[in-house]
Amino acid sequence: MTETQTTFIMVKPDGVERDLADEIIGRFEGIGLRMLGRRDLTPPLELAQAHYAVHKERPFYPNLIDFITSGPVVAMAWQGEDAIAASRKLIGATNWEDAEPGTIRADYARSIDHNVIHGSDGEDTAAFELGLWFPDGLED
Ligand code: IDP
Ligand code: MG
Repeated sequence: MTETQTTFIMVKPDGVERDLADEIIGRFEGIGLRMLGRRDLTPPLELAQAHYAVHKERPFYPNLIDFITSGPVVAMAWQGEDAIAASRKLIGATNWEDAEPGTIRADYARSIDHNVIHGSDGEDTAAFELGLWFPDGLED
């Protein structure tokens, strides 16, 4: 059974800096998902902290917050059949060295911390992240 889902995707500052956003958007279109919303912004500190609150006790958290607030990101909502798992598959493993060939991280990331893109990891996370980044809601 497939289910229509909406997931939160973000091209991180390294991806934007390297001008990868359009190419990445093409990959999501290529697997049949539809963009419901897009915001280009440099994440404010409080937003970054809320987004990554689950990692706040991890040793890499301070660097992660510095990185994600270091420049513009492209924050997006994408909808489609099994959008959450389909997106995670397209993105690849957190560590680019473990990412399947052809995934976004395998193709573009060369460090575990600067890994180009974020995607929600489950339904609860997606709902939380979409509410955080799109507080005014989304078109449907
Ligand atoms: P994910 O982005 O694949 O969901 P998470 O485990 O949720 O991975 O970690 C969030 C982000 O934190 C990663 O995308 C990466 O930027 C950073 N990160 C995760 N693990 C490490 C690490 O071991 N060292 C440095 N940065 C890390
Ligand atoms: Mg995660």
